[in-house]
Amino acid sequence: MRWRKLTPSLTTPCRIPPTECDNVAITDPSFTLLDVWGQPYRLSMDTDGDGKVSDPEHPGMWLAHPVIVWSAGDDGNPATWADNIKSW
Ligand SMILES: [Ca+2]
Repeated sequence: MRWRKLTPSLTTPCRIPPTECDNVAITDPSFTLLDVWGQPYRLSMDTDGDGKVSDPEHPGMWLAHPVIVWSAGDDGNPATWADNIKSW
């Protein structure tokens, strides 16, 4: 899957199911991948080349991944991690 950095200001969501988004080259800045609950996926990318991203679940910690993706889960709240779906 190819990803384009999404910003919070881009609020026009893509309403196609995630399974139909496989291998989509995202070039439209209004395109947002949605989870099964209709909320946008969250994405963090290594931008300084050290192969790490900050851990959104544990502030101040780092994850040894160039890219992580997560969903706010069933409750739609990204701060409640028990139901969040994450790539790491
Ligand atoms: Ca949650």
